[in-house]
Amino acid sequence: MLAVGVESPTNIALIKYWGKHPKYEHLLIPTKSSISFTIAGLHAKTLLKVESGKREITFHLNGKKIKETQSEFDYVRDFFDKISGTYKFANDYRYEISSENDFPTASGFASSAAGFSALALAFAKAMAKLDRLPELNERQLSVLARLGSGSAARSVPSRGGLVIWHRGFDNAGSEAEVSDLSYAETLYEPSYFDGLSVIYAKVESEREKKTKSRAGMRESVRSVYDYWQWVDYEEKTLLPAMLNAVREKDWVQMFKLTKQASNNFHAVCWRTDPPIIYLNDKSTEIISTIQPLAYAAYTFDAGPNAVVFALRRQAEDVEESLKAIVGKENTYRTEVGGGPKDAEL
Ligand code: 2P0
Repeated sequence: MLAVGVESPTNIALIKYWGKHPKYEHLLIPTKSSISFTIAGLHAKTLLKVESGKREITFHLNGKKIKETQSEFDYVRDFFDKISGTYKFANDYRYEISSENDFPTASGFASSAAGFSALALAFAKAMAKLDRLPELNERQLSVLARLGSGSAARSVPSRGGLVIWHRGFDNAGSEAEVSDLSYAETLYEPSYFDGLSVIYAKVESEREKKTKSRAGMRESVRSVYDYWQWVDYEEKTLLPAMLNAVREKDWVQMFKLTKQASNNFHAVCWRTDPPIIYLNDKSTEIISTIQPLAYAAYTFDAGPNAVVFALRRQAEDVEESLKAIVGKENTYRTEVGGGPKDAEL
């Protein structure tokens, strides 16, 4: 039996991924490109054991065995189904996967991005050791992780920092070309963002039930009447404006656009039929508090927890105002971080 370990960071999008191109849904090709920060201190650590034999998967997440009937298991099975399209030999092994989220409980973060990037990297590493695969380059690894969960593609680049995931279908012909062109890469390393802090504010209660991203985004593509207008606006206007702001280190502008992109995304969720409402009263209180601040931005994913960016010199004040809303125990301050690495077994 061969065992490999990988530790992979999570990421938070400034410009969101929300929807797969209907023609390439099976390949997890996004309708638009997205941009994210890799986050320091929040990782998934995945241990993968591989043994020859007819394909069989066992999966432990945070110490608990995941049953074959659970949705988390479906995602893992689906990943192996997809990669065996390209790498047939993937069916010739038994896999034991144990993944631990190394997230402070205060973060409220549950990330398929960190988990699937770690699993994809571990798979590639194991198969290279078994001489079934050459060493894949970063771009190929990002494509591989994308097949597990779209946002996982953004956690793969080894330099972390600010990452762009290209949607890939603009100049491509065949399906294989589209897949190869839809990968993520680092644009700026973490040190470029020295003056910035990242603060999590957890507002989610454990009982809250939410629409899963995969199902939610499918409903949005299907039912939001101006979905493709939003996609076009973000791809052609907001994303280039964001990259321009980052290039010029114009953090005020970057914060402004980040807030706008988060609001646009949640407006799309709201206008889905039936509506998908991820934000709660505390989330909207955070929006009202941070919105007027030029030196800070909030962003919300498929849940009510906030991720807030702030200039480091104002970060303490911003964190205090978040504590007043979510409680002292429910914030966690960190920064833009680096990429994945090998983990101790
Ligand atoms: C993002 N999210 O850009 C957006 C914003 C959630 C809100 O990527 O179906 O778990 O596995 O590709 O990657 C969450 O979607 O969905 C996500 P699949 P994924 O971070």
